[in-house]
Amino acid sequence: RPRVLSGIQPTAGSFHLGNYLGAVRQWVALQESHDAFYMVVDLHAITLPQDPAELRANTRLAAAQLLAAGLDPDRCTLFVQSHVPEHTQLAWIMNCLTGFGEASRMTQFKDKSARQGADRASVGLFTYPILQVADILLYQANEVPVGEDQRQHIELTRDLAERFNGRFGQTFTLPKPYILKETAKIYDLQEPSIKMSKSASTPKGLINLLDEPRVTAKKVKSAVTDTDTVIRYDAENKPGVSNLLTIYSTLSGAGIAELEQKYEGKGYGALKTDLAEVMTEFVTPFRERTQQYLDDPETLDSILAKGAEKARGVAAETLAQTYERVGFLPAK
Ligand code: AQP
Repeated sequence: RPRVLSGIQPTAGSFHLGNYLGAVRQWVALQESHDAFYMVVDLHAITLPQDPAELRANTRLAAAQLLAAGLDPDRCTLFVQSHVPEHTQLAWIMNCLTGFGEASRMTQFKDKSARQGADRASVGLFTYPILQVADILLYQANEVPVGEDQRQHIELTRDLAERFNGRFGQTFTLPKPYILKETAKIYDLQEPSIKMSKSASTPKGLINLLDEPRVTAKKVKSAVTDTDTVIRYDAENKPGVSNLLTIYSTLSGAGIAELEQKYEGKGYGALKTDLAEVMTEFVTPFRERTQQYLDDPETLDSILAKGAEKARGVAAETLAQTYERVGFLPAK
């Protein structure tokens, strides 16, 4: 079976709808057909300041949400990044292979450091994509299911894998991004020109999956649309309506054309009322399942411990081979 690997940050507490539709939903599907490794990336989280107690709680919360979304520990390997020390070990080697200019071109760093004030951004935030390179290469992943915003980091991963292989001999698999066109980028409900994001969205434009369902329904009903009245998918001219149709279609399983037909002659109000209901039907059991996992931290921790053990088996093998290729003297 081909292998997939992906990760999600534990920083925001609740996952948002962009995380789910852009990435986590695909993780659930891919565990059926692939050898799947998924992790909560706490090492990435500390590239921005974190409160220690909150980070710990949010790491469990992220794992609980992944299980609630449908990850099955019998079908995939679910673990916490800091439980597998090989990630930081390989990241150092990859740091030494990356050009300073090359790392400077990463747009996510440019955006995030601009938001923080360039002088205050940490070196960790700068090398964030290189840790991601190590995450992926350690598992020899063939595909990486992510949202569109991560495409550049997967390209960097391919470049560095090729560079290493060229210099030291064939070692790493070149991964491909796995990005579904329809849900590659979910947009902010208030500002449909920007992606839904925990740090760039206003609270009204961001759907947190763990919010009270009535809060979510309210956000859907106040989503920005346009002055036209026709319900039609047209991302360029009708970004707000198109975003709602994408969300509706993915959560309900109805095709976009089917929805356009269903709402022919009807107003935006009808579309929003129905979508609010679809969303409520999705988030209500999701919240309940998440709570069930949180109520049993021992089971949760033991799932993560088993996952880490399995992940380490693969990661240690790749790292040992990498150390040997680089020329490190083996410890006797
Ligand atoms: N709006 C989105 N549409 C589609 N996919 C998205 N992803 C994030 N936003 C969207 C995908 O979610 C996965 C996890 O991303 P992350 O760990 O970076 O999570 P995050 O930090 O919570 O994501 P945000 O909101 O984008 O945070 P910022 O911008 O503050 O860092 C990834 O596969 C990502 O592509």
